[in-house]
Amino acid sequence: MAQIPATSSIESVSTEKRVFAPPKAFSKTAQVKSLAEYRKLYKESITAPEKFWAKQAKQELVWSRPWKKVLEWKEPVAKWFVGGQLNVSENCLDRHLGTARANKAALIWEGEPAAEDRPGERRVLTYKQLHHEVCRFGNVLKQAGATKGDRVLIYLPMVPEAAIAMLACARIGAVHSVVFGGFSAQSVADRIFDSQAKLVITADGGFRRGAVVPLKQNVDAALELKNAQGELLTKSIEKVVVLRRAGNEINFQAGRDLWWHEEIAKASANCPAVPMDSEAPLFILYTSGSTGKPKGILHTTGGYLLYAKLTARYVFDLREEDVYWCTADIGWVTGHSYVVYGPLANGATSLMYEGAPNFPEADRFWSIVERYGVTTLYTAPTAIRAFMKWGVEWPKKHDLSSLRLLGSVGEPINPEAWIWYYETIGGKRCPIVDTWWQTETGGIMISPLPGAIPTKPGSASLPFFGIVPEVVDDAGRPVPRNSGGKLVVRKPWPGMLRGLWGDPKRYQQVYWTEVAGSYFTGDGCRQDKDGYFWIVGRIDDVLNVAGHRIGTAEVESALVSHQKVAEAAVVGRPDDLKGQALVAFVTLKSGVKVDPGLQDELRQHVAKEIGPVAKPDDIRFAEALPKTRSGKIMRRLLKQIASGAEIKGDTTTLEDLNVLAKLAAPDE
Ligand code: 7RM
Repeated sequence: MAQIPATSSIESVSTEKRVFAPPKAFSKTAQVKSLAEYRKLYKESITAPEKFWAKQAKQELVWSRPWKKVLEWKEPVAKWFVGGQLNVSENCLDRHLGTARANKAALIWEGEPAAEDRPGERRVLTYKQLHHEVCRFGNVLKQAGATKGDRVLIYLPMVPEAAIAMLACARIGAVHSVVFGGFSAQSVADRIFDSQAKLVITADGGFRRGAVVPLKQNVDAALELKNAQGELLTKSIEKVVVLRRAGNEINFQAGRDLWWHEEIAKASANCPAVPMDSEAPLFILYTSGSTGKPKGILHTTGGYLLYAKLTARYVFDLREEDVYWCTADIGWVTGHSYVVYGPLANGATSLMYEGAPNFPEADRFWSIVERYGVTTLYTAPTAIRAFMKWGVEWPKKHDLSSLRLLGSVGEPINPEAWIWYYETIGGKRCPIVDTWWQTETGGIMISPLPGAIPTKPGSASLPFFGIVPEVVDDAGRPVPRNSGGKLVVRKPWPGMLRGLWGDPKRYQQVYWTEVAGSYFTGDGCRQDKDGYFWIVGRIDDVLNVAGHRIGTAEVESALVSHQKVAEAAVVGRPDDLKGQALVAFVTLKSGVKVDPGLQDELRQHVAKEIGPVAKPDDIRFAEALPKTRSGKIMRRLLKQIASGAEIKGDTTTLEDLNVLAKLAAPDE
């Protein structure tokens, strides 16, 4: 485990002193109106958690059968609302139909232009329409052989059908596993193998900056992939449902492949929501860890939905008339909890955008904000830093006065970016919610409640109701204020992961052994004198590149799977735009020469193995990697080298890192 810095690079004393009081006009109508009110509610939520959560679950969700027990906690396994039954799609759709929300926009969708000179497509689905589509697609899934408990892999672009597919799975009790469209065929195959999915839902292609991402072609390739013993990884797959999106030519395998539009045309719109056990799996979402293959994070039904709904309402101060836009892709947890489940459970209008922030031009986000009157924008620091770089002329072209709240997620936001977001986008009028959470936590854990909690640029501030985070030392003892430590969570909460798919041992080992009796987040943190949490970033071997979680071990094994590579070590270095960049140190097999094309060849290889998001930014070739006497790669040294001097243009020479290693730490 790496050393934890006592103070984070993301704050300095002068910025910490800057405290932004909640704007008075905002507090007047906010869900929680003052710091005192927050403190009172928070205290209630942690002194009698079961009472608190029972009250919320009763108020917020429609149950087909009441629960017998609020919480059953046998570390590390939590069961919430034991014995209760409900359906997530019913809670997101049906329950709004008898109300004034029936004809309200549930999803507003803006597509990516197919080319620079063509407008993106636009669609609006009301709650009634979305319900209709979800029911029909639920029947398509059943027709294709999926039933309660079966796993369904979703590999789609950011189109309404992605949300429809997720909700249809939930409706019939199937377990979805969404794979980000930027992941490779190999990643798709690995996830199919791990989850033993029966169906794949994909599209011919998706648009990205005027190009077509060949999703179906990747699925075809995935379905051919074999393990080392020569066995197909994807034997469990029975059918592939294909959405017509990009219109590109695809290979269609009769008998296995089904067209979405053909099947749905035949499907009835009568699809009863199946009452599910509160602890029935809702979805599996794969995320990088510090070792080996991605972990299948498991979320279940009742607790997850309650937590997603409640956090969405309080953190974004959701109001009936809001146009709420979370820019995350549905392939990440943020897309699950805050594009689909949280907003829809609240009856909100959720805007979905398919494409890039700078296509056709760098004002794409701001033109969308203006056109739809977006009130709430939730995006990532890496995007904000890119906007800063592109210049104020782009947002200045548009009327952003509809905005009333701004959110940030995915990585620490540096105070400069925070202030720019606040002033240039929010017009100094909109509170900023810097939300800390993880795939594992299901929903937001530490964040200001707008209107109630004063904000400090760079701090996620204070915990949500029912959450007991703490900063501890290696022995698990709380550290004094203003010293660095590990961030843990002391008590179970409804949105927490229920395990790693098929691997209870690894679940226990990764999250519950580092600090006895607590959930270990993998993040370093510091609490200031006011109790505000300042997240430093990962302290394990997981990197955060442009808000994407990438395990160094995964990239290393992708590199080593290339025929020319002997050994690889991947570390992060600070990057102005992406937060962190990936630097790979590679040794080559004997006889292999470094040629000018090799760097690119290896980068492409990683893209093929994992996906373009994992491509190393720099690859440096070395004679040997610096190692300790026990044979461990000296990552600390490599990190220093990686973030030190600029990489010279000439990468065709080999570095002798062993010499450096001896200089740096002769006795390590
Ligand atoms: C939602 C999400 C989780 C990791 C987490 C942190 C980092 C996320 C913040 C943050 C500082 C934030 N899920 N992280 N949000 N760090 N401030 N507001 O991102 O599973 O993909 O990543 O992201 O390191 O452990 S995730």
